[in-house]
Amino acid sequence: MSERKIIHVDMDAFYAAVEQRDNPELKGKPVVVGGSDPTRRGVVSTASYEARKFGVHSAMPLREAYRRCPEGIYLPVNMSKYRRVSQQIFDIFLEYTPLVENISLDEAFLDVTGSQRLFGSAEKIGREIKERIRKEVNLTASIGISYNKFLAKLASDLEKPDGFVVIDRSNFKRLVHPLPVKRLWGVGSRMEEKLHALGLRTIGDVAQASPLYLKKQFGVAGEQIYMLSQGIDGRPVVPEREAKSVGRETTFPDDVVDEEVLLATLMQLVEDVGFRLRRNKCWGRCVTVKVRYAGFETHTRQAQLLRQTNLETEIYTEAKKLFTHLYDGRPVRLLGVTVSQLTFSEEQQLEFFEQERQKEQALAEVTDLLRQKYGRPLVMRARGLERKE
Ligand code: TTP
Ligand code: MG
Repeated sequence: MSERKIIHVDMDAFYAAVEQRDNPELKGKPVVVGGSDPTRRGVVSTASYEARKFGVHSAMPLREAYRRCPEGIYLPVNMSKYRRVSQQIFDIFLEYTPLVENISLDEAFLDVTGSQRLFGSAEKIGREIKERIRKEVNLTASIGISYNKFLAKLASDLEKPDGFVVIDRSNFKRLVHPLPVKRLWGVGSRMEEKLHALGLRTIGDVAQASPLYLKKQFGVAGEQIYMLSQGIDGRPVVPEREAKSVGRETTFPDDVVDEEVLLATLMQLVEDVGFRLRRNKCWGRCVTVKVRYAGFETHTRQAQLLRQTNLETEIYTEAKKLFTHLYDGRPVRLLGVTVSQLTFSEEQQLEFFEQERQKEQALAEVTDLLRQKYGRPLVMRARGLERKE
């Protein structure tokens, strides 16, 4: 079997870059997307690289961002616009391979192993995609190419923003072994601390350690990081149509206790999941919420919906209930939402669309339009939903 060729694409400062693209006055300036009034509650979705210099980053409370960067330009989240841009980018990917796994609006894995006969080498395809995103969408993407997903994702991050890095067997050790252990999938801050305490600081250190020793220390996770440190990762690229679930999770750079920030984040995650379900014309019946506390303790809770859905309002209502059950007030490190038990057939779905539901769908579309026009901050929308219940 020939070696796999995986491309990982990740847009640079995505929401902020779209805003800078559409308003040239914002170019070169610290732009923070998350809400137009940083003195109010809310959370940073993303910050332009200019704003990151002030220490502003995703998932930070807006007020903290404002403290760090008072001269920043604060903008509301315009999801429908970012979705349109996302669609444009994914349309480009799909011209090169049907094997596109979308991780989020701005990030995807492409398996181009079988595309090379038609389009040239993976590297040529990667360059072409990057160039087309620049020309047709007027944005920059960072691209990583390698022989598995783990390395492709590492590669796309190595020269961000506007990066292009190929990791192959000949440069693997040089590029990957000096990186810190936390770049290995599955290594969070607690495992990182433990690895440091054992004297393992770089991926190279892990690669030199004995796999049995790692397994004794960390169990299955130890085996996994050993494999990754050798550049071994067999996970396939799974196009959404074949997926068993659609989920999204986010790890907070600093643990969060503010419940309003957590709910605003939950809403963002739900919006992303709902959008991906609709884009793939699929519906789910089971909602799962995952909360990981600062001590790495992870809890999940799931519930069956009465009927399948891809509406954010319905997913959010359920997710919020689950979250409220799970959350005990301790600092949260990670929050995730997954919708599973998917159905892809449209005809089957039609039966479920009675009148009331169609109204709801129409309402969702109007809300999207309003948001597009007035750019309501997400927190406002989350509150609005609470009132409606
Ligand atoms: P990322 O790709 O993580 O970040 P980014 O594209 O803004 O910046 P870069 O990749 O150059 O580091 O996320 C993509 C978009 O998803 C981001 O623009 C905004 C949104 N997002 C949130 O809304 N909340 C979050 O906590 C994160 C991490 C991202
Ligand atoms: Mg990105």
